[in-house]
Amino acid sequence: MKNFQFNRLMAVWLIFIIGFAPLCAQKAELIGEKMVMFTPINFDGKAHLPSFALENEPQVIGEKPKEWQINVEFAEAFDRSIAYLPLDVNIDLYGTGEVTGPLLRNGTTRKLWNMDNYAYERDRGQKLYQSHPWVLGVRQDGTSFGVLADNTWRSEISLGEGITFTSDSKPFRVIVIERDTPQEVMQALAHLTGKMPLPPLWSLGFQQCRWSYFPDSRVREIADTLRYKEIPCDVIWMDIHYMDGYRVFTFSPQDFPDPKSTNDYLHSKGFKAVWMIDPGVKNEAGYQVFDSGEKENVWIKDKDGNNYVGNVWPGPCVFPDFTQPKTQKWWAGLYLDFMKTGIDGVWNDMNEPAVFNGFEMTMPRDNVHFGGGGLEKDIHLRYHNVYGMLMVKSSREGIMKVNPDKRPFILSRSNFLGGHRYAATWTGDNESTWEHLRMSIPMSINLGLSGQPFNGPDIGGFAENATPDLFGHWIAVGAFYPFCRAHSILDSKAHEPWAFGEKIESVSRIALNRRYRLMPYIYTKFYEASTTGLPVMQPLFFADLKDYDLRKEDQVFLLGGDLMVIPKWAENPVLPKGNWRTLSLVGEDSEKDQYQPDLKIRPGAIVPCSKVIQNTTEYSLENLDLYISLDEQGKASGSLYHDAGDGYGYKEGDFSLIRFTAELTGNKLIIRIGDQKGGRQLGVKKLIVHLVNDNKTVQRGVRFSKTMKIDL
Ligand code: NBV
Repeated sequence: MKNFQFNRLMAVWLIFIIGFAPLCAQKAELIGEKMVMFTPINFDGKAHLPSFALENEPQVIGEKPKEWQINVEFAEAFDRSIAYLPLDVNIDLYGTGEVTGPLLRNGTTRKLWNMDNYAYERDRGQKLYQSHPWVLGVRQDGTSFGVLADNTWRSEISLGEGITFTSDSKPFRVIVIERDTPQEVMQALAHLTGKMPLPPLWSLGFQQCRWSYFPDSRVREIADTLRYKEIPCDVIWMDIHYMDGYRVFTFSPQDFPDPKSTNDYLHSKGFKAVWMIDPGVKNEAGYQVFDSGEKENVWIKDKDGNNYVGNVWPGPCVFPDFTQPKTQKWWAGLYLDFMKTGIDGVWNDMNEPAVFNGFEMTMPRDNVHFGGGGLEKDIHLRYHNVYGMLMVKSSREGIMKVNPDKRPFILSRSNFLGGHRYAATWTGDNESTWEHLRMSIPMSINLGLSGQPFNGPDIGGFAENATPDLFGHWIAVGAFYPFCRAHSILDSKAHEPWAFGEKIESVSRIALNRRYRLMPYIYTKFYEASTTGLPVMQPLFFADLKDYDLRKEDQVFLLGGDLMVIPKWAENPVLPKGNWRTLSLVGEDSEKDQYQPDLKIRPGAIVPCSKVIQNTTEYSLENLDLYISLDEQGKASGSLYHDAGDGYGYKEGDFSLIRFTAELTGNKLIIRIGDQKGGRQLGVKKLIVHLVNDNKTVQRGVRFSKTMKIDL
């Protein structure tokens, strides 16, 4: 009923607009295989170019093919531009970026105006921290298309009886991609927007955070406790209390007098350290960051040409204008001394930008950005949605300059379509409630379906206090999020895995042991995401595009294409057909376990695992396990990517990528290793093959070689 009303309203609005506003003429040009760019005839490149979403300006290679299905109608009304794409009925729509609500986006409206939205309370959660003007459409037969509005201005996506982008801008371009499957659409999107750079291996481990661990002795205590309790973990996070009065790029003389020794300590225990940097710079003469920025004249101005000042944590702040090349350079340079303290990764928060005393928690729309280097001078309305993206781009450049031999890791709260080129993300300030735990799955999936593979929510929930039961369920599922970090708000009760009693501590250990055991598989899936654009966390319907019943399932998800994660709390989940078999990785019996999701392996898949480790500095393939689940033909296949885990040696051939196949002939299982790509040794000393059967898994130790025969 709600949808019906919504669709009628939309239709009335469109008839009104299209009836009264002249439909704009357009060009429709082929810019790649089955990719058409629709450009309104009065398109003004000065208002939109260069594109932020696209990695390169598209090259026209021909005309729109004759039998093209998805077309665009452009219109203008009341200073707004509209692009409307009529659709056939029965098309399932996904994507639209970071959104609350169900996986299936039909019948929803998403406002694209990045917003600090604590507990997703404001505007019924319709505006969050990131904007992705992108929709994925999947037809009943599985053939799919993607629609990208190449526009950063404040806008809206409405999915009613068609797709409507409405924007506070001059007319904008729309790109439509046609493919046979949604997976192919995602790869084509990555072709346009670029691929996620391969992250360092450590960033795929478990990460422990809270607002904030301070003083530095508390950081050490947390690190020691994780090791003492044998809860695997790779990263400890430093939130804003490490700073001196919340001034960015400073350290509190009382609480963190010697950040290098804190980092050294963490490193000595096998941890990495990620520290927060916000964009707001305290408006205070004498503070070096302010003074140097003032000298370079890097701040965003108000409409009268004065430095715009808004309140954030340190009190009144000025904000770097990242559209200017000189600001980018200055900002990147600030990371030099900062990173030299041994910091491994950076957390860019509050970069919508959040302003406490601003309308909608941000700065005025008529503030001025000066641009340069190809970007036009323009108002905040145009650059707001890419403020976070520009910030992380510049942070990344600074970090890479200091550590040219390491892969940078940046986590950003705000971002834009294409921003996966610079940073991973988390879904901001969620809440310790069942509703938010459930919602985290479609949120992460839709972010992945919007081109951001490296994402996840705060495990345990950020705002409020998790109950032991909720935390147990959250970490059990959270072990399978692409980005796996527990975090909690200031003044919440302790939220560490051991804070909820022995039972939940053990639940957490088992959950994280499962993740670390799967590290070869997870790393391989990240490698694939970085080379193809496929999401790491995938919707269940990817398992069978012909099974229409799977299209709405958003409790159960796929990790890569080969593992299915069924949370314990999933109510009447719809599961794919075929014999997906339960996998036990660390002795757990997930079918009976109260917390651990049932983990199932796809028939026909081979999943590589290694032994449980406490952090990825211990990672190796010396002990390799292959979990094999044969399909109906008695066959299976899988792959394994391996490299140094950090640095760029892999770009020079210091990696290996191998493909396994397995086949049952008689009572012999034959496993073959296909041609190895890359020159790095895997270093396997002990291989255990686990043939996952319906009732019992058969385990055999074998010598690792090109062809391995196992008598069953
Ligand atoms: O820096 C403090 C928090 C941080 O812990 C959280 O993860 C961010 O989303 N930050 C927001 C600012 C305060 C939020 C109320």
